[in-house]
Amino acid sequence: MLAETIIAISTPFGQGGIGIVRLSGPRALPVAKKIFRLRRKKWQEVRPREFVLGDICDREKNGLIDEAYLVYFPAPRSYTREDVVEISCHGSPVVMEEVVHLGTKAGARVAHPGEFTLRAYLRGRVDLLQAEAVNDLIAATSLAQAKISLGQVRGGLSRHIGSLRGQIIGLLSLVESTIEFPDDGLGISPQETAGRIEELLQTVRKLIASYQTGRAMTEGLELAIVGRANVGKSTLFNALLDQERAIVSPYPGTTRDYLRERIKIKDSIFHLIDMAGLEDSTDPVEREGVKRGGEMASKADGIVLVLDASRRESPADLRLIERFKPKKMILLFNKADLPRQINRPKCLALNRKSRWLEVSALTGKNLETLRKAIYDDFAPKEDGHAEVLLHLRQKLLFEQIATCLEEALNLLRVGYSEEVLAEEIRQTLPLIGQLTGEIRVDEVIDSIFTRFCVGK
Ligand SMILES: Nc1nc2c(ncn2[C@@H]2O[C@H](COP(=O)(O)OP(=O)(O)O)[C@@H](O)[C@H]2O)c(=O)[nH]1
Ligand SMILES: [Mg+2]
Repeated sequence: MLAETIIAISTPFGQGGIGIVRLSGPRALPVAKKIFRLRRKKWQEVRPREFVLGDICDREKNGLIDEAYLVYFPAPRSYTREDVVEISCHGSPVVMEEVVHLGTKAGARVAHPGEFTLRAYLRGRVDLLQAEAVNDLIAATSLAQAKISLGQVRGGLSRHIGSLRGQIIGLLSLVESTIEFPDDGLGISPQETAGRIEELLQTVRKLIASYQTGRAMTEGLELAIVGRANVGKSTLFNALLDQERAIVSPYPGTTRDYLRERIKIKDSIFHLIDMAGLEDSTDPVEREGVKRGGEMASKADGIVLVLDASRRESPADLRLIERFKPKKMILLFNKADLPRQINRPKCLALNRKSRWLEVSALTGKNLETLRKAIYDDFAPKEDGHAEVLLHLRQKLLFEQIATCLEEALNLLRVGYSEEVLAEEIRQTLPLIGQLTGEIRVDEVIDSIFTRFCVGK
């Protein structure tokens, strides 16, 4: 497969100022020579990584297709470690498609999604974590996520895992010395071994926990708007969306199912869920909505609990405050445009840790403050240095590593021999190999690279 030369449009589909067609493989330059006529230079004079001007020509039909620039990246100093040629032409889809077509007539094959990066991986320029990060960077929805992904493209996570592997191998060799030379004092005491395993576990658990932040960055967090019927949930939902989506009515029970919409606050994505009023109802359809709503709310990453401040609090209001107390939540006293009837201190006494705000979903009072509060309380924060896992694949492998290490600790505590212990610790190594892609699992590779766009 690597013997073939591939070609693809690397810029997004559609019209643009400039469009780039990329070639990679052993015949990248010969193919380019057939479709590109240099203006002022001879091919021997073309220097690596230098822009040269020319014309894209269809030699058979003797037709001029476009003027363009060409850059040649000879192997191994290229994205794929193969010979790469990039042609920057005018960003017209028909022109770019014709360049690809000419390229295929000249001996290249159209690239599969992610095939350039796949080649970079197969040729050892990047590991699997870096390759995944390339796609994350392209797909980033926030600058914070882009930053994390760039760090990983540049090998941050790989180095972190490399050092973890180094520590594991170091520990293994000590345990093995204890087996081979029990009397020479070269080995390691059980207490010391336990200490080192604990340390490794800490690193691994931190990475596993970071997946929560990672998922929030890639997929956005879910925020459920909960409260009794008629307190103004749908009005608030619409106001935060800046558009009418939910039906608002003075009659309780209008929202029977739920609505889910994406909003962006600064650089973070949230999925707002508007649902039926959470309280007992006699209407069977409504009851089903209430049940489902309750389940969704308990699964959500955060809760926006709405109370109607223009009425006295009801036992159902107080029950809701209690019920969602364990979750991250913002308490809203809505309808602040009307005279206040609710006993605010009584409500707040039930939950002192959550932030609260007076708002009016109808007039928009304090909604900007609410947006800011949502961002401050719920948005994932990157702390600059820590590594963040953005993929379930990575998290699951780290969980298996943690299980091996925990098992090793157990074996140590109940006094198993060093041989058994070493065997358990050694099982983490192939897992690390799968993480970095040193151990190649075809289905995993396929599923990673097919998510890429063509041309990357
Ligand atoms: N005065 C006032 N009325 C509001 C406010 N928010 C909602 N309402 C009204 O309260 C009623 C119920 O609103 P709705 O959003 O359907 O409540 P939901 O059942 O919680 O979704 C409607 O008549 C709204 O116009 C507010 O901030 N101030
Ligand atoms: Mg509603």
